[in-house]
Amino acid sequence: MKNFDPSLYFITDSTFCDEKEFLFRVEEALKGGATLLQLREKERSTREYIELAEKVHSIAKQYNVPLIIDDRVDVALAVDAEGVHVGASDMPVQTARRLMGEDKIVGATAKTVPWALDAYSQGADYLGVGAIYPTTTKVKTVLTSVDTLRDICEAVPIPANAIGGLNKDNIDVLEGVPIAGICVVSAIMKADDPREAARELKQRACELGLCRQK
Ligand code: TZP
Ligand code: MG
Repeated sequence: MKNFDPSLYFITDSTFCDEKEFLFRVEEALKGGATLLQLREKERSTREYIELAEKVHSIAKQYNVPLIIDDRVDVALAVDAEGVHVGASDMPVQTARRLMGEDKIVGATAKTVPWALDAYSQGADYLGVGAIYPTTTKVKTVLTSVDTLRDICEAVPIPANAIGGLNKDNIDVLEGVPIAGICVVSAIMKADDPREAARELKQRACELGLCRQK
C-alpha cells in the first residue's frame, strides 16, 4: 500500500475567487493540516489547468502534501503530480493506472460495493465514497448511505474516504465507520478562515478516530 495520508483530504474549488485568493486559501488549508490535496477544475482549458496545477504543486511540495489531479491524467503527468482521481465518466481506473505508472496514486469514486471492488481490482489506491450529505459544490452525484460506506470500507483493503457536505459539526455520523479520512471542499474552501477550518476539522476527525494519529 502506498504511503499517503488521506485523513484530511482537501479538494479545491476555484470558481468563486480570484487566483491570488485561491492560492492563498490552498496554502492556508495546508498550514491548517490538510494531508492530501486535490485540484479539481471543470471549466478550464488544458493549458489553464496545467498552469494552475504547476502553481498549486509548488505550494503543496513545500508542505510535503501529495497533489492529486481530478479527472485528467494528461494534466497530472504534465505537472508530475503525485496522483489522479477518476470518476465514473472519466478514464477507467486500469487505464489511468497504466498511464500513471505503479508509483503514482490513483483514486476512484465508488458509490456501491461492486463499484468499489471493481475499482480496487483495476488498481485504485483509494476510494472516495459519497455524497454522504447533500452538497453545494457543483457535482453530479447521488447520496450514499453511511451503511453503504461502511460496507465499502469492509469490502476493500484500500483506504476509503467519505465525501459530500461534510463539516466539523456533522462528521460525528461517521464515528465507528472504518474510513481512512474525510474529503471536503466547501468546509475549508469557503470558510472565513481556511487554516482554522482545516485545523478544527482535523482535530474533530482525530477525536472521532477518523484520522491517523501523529
Ligand atoms: N463528489 C461527491 S460530493 C462532492 C464530490 C466532488 C463535493 C463535495 O463538496 P463539499 O463542498 O465538501 O460538499
Ligand atoms: Mg471526475
